[in-house]
Amino acid sequence: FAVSLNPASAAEPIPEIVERNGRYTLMVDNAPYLILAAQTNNSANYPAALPDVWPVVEKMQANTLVIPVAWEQVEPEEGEFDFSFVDTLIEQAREKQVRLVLLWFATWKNNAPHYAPSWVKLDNQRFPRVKTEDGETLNSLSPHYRSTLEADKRAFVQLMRHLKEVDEERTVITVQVQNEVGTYGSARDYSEKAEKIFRQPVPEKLLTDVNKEAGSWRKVFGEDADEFFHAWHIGRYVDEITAAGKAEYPLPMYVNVALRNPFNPGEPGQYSSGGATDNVIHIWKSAAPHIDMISPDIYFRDHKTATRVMELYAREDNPLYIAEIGNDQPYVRYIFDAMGHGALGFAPFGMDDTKYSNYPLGAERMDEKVIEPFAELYRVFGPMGSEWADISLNHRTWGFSEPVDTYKADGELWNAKGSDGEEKPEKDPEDYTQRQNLGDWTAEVTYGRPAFWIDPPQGNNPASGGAVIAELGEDEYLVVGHRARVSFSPSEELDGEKYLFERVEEGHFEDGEWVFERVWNGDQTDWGLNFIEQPHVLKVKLATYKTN
Ligand code: N0T
Repeated sequence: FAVSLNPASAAEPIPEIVERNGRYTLMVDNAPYLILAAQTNNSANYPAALPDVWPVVEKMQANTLVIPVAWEQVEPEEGEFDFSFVDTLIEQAREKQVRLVLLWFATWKNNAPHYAPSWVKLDNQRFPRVKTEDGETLNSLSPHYRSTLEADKRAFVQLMRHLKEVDEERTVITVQVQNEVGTYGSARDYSEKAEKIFRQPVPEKLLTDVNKEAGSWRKVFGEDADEFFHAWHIGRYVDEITAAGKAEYPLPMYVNVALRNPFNPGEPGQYSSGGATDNVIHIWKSAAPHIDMISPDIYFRDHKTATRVMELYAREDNPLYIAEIGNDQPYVRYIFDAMGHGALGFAPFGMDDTKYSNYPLGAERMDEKVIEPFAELYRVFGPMGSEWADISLNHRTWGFSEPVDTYKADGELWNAKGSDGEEKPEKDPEDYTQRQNLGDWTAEVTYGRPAFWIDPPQGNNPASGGAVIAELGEDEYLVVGHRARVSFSPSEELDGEKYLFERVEEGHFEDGEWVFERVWNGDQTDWGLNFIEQPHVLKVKLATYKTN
């Protein structure tokens, strides 16, 4: 009859990723959790920066803050640990009722050991760097030294032990291990030590996992041997640190990836070699079984490349989580594709008011114009985050975003290439039309057309539309859309049948239940479901009817 407040049982369950038939969700406090995050700029990991962080998190309506914790700040002197920043951060996050994803910046922060303490990054004897084929020393630590691994691991273990002690509330829900690992400027380490290891046979485990016959790296993997070797060894290194951290406190852990362009990859070393780029995901899966997800950092602005990346990283053996995405307007709509792939979350990068901008990756300047487009969608997905995460664990989902990029109006950017061809003299409505077979029904999504009547789609300017559809049951779908028209017609199975919307409800979710607000009918449904300025959540029931 009375609720017991026994502190021993007050701890919430530890967050975990659960899988069902190749679909995933993150469980936080026993409920599915959708990460709608803001990620800070890099150097926001000090108490003095936090006052510039929270206002943006709040304006953006983010439920999660993604922020670094640096090795250099927690172990400035070897063996002496200081978690005061982590404590301050957790305390403030609780006040703001925001969850945290911590980024462990250590051996690798984009190739370099810049975030390692001085006693590490200045001691090349004890913590050797990668050597190129020409014997040049790069500013990227080699994965082949126990000394480096043990030092990083010890600090990470302390961090996880500390979190376990101070965070029974589970304010921290996930940890990223390292940041965009890999090496620029060489496919792998060619030092004497590395050469020795390279000449040994490929490890059994890898052979079994990728189904290859025994042999040397060169013999088994040919041209790819150098890169695969580096990926394997970085993967093993990160996995050992991850496993040790999880042994203290088993939060979900992931790595993020400095992507290679899937259509025009270039050579390893031109992109971050050894990181889990799309060509080595299988090597990483074998090398790092304690890593729960391999997560892309999307800085390709164009639709074709951004959506291709999601296809490559949303796998049955890998939940999609958008670890970073540029914060400029063109990227916003890709949240719909992420949701369609059942993503665990979405974390636009550079969302703070420290007056920094990583343009041309993200927006030129941080202001309300950058925040509001994300906030607009977070306001819709936020209140239904748990319900959506549950739906997407259990049901098929499809995401759509406006396919024709409009950035060219502002001149071309180096990271905006990859779209097909030149601009056409006349707009082809087909370019602004996406069709998806959902089973009995086919969905059609079009962009930039008047809400009333049949005028062909012309695209929005700027491209900003999107929609996500979840199959709730037979002939029943949940649709969230923005600046798009969504229509349904019978697929082959129902071909030729007369059909209509039996009922379209606008509503929202509360405590897991659908709350009906009103029926959409007449102009609101006669030409399809027209999502205009404001995103809406609709529950759609389709039906066929017989005429005799
Ligand atoms: C990201 C961020 C931060 C399409 C860049 C992206 C973050 C790191 N690196 O602001 O440094 O910590 O993960 C590298 C993108 C390379 C160019 C991609 C072209």
